[in-house]
Amino acid sequence: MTEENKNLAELAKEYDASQIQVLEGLEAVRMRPGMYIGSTSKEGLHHLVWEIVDNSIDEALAGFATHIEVFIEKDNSITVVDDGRGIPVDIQEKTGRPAVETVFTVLHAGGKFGGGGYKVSGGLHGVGSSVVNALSTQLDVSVYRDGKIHYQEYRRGHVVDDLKVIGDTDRHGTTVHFTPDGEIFTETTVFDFDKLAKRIQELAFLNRGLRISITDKREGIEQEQHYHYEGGISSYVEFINENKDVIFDTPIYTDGEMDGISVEVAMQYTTGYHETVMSFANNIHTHEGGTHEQGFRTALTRVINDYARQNKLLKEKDDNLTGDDVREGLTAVISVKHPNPQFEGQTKTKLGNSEVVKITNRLFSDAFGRFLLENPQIAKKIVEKGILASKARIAAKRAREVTRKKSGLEISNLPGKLADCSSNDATMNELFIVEGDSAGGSAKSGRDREHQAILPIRGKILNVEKASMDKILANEEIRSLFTAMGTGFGADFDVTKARYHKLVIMTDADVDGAHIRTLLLTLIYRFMRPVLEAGYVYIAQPPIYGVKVGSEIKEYIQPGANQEVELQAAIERYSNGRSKPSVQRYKGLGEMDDHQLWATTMDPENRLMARVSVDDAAEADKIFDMLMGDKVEPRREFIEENAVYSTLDI
Ligand code: TTJ
Repeated sequence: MTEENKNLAELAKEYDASQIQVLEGLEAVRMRPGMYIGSTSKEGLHHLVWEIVDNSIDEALAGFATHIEVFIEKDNSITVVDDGRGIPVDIQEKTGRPAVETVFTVLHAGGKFGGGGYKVSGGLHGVGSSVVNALSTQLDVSVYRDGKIHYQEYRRGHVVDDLKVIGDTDRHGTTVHFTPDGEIFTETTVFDFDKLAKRIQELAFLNRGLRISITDKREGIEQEQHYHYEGGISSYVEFINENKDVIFDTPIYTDGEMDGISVEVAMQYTTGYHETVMSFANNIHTHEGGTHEQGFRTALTRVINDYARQNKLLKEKDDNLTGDDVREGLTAVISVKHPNPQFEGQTKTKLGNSEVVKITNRLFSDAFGRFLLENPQIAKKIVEKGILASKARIAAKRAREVTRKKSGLEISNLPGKLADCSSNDATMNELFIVEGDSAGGSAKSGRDREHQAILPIRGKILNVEKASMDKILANEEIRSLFTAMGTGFGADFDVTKARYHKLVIMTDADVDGAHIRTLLLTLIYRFMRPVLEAGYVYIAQPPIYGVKVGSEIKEYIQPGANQEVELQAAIERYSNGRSKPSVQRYKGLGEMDDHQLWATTMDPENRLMARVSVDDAAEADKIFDMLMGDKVEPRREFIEENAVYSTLDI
């Protein structure tokens, strides 16, 4: 039967049936939110914002929106505003409902309204706005289109009333406002400005020319940030290298398109040794790399070797430079946009589309090859840097072959200071790196001996930024960490050999403690990256205050934004007419005895630990560059900006 032949009763029945499906669809989202947004934790809460913002980004990429604004409202609800064409409001033949209503009430109804152009965003979960609607106590949408303002509101996914015209307008665009449901987001419904701002800045880098802002209207913490980069990912590379010395001023930038797949690469070499290659597919950070990175790496190595041979910078007898050689000191951002991206890997952040290898390789090779020909001075610097890296690599390899047997990093040489645990089950075992011998002592007697090992370290560990490999390997604190972990070093590194699946950094809550933590994170970021990627690295969170009645500690206060409020509340709880509790401020771990250290910081039942992500460590690495690098100015600025905080701890 064709549409025309159906009678009204049949159509009405079909409509009812489809409405029931709609509600069942959104009910399913509320029953299993994690399936749609990953989790209902803080992470999932913030995911709602990206699910909405992605739609506006698509409209910007299609060439229609130029401004996107995100607001955290006073009541922790979110508003997203764009100046695109506005979600279509016309009645769709298939459903008999306005298109915009379908967008918010039907699962998986994306933004494809025949308008050509493909959806670039939302590849990771990409489940659409109806999921945000289902998980919000209230959501409203205003569409500015054809001279009218169209408005509709929903509660927990249910339509409140039909789409209505509520006024005239001479602008165009879409505004969505929503309040996440506390019944779903039980961990928190409070948005984190810095977290939103960081990703919004990244979106601005990744989408050249886009103007995007974030405004926090919450009382007492009002602030706003506006982002706009005409340089796109070139600006991103400059931002990453901000505090580093570079071997040429302007990043090399290429873009191109092939078979509907667009590829952009920006890159610049620092004078350092560290490699930072970040890749994105449809604006999603592909932490695990994939075919776009593979195409880029292959092309980079081949083009540099070809150029070096043709210009006799490499002699016939010389070996080719390796990939590691040509990436020493490299900062690069690769961004591809694909109509049908395949995400693979453990965290679904690895691009899998095989055709992308060839396309990235071809587009980047052509452009980079041309760049080298046109800029012989820069080309020479790049090749010379690679040759230097290769010489260092060959020398280090020789040295390693001689000393391999005696490198001392074998497990048979477990460091004397290590108090190991008795269990052999690495998945259950934890290594605590503890600052100072006295805290180390308390940790040793307070711990769970079966599963917790303690490695005390003393003072500041080596600055790995400046030191050569052999000096790093000669440093006792570093050696004992690598030996204890059992993962080997450098080319021999093997994360599957890790003797502990939790590596916990436990330092004092003061400036020195923060410094040691930064040093350790930098060391781990640069030389134990797979351990970070596996999610094994944690930071212990010892309490900052103890509230005491007589000699008994009644309550501990953890550090955090609310620490002072919580302290006052605790003082009141233990005050009576005659007396107030006393407050102990813990400056160092050493002030706690073994029982206290166990109860507050080490006991898996009660402790708070922060897992360190690769991004957190990269941040530490960036700060570290600033504090330890050659440039004085940014260091002074940082110290001045942070002086208020650091003096608190002195
Ligand atoms: C799709 O093609 C026809 C013209 O309108 C296009 C569209 O849907 N544009 C659009 C959607 N711009 N902005 C949105 C949008 C913005 C927000 C804040 C939230 C949602 C779900 C969509």
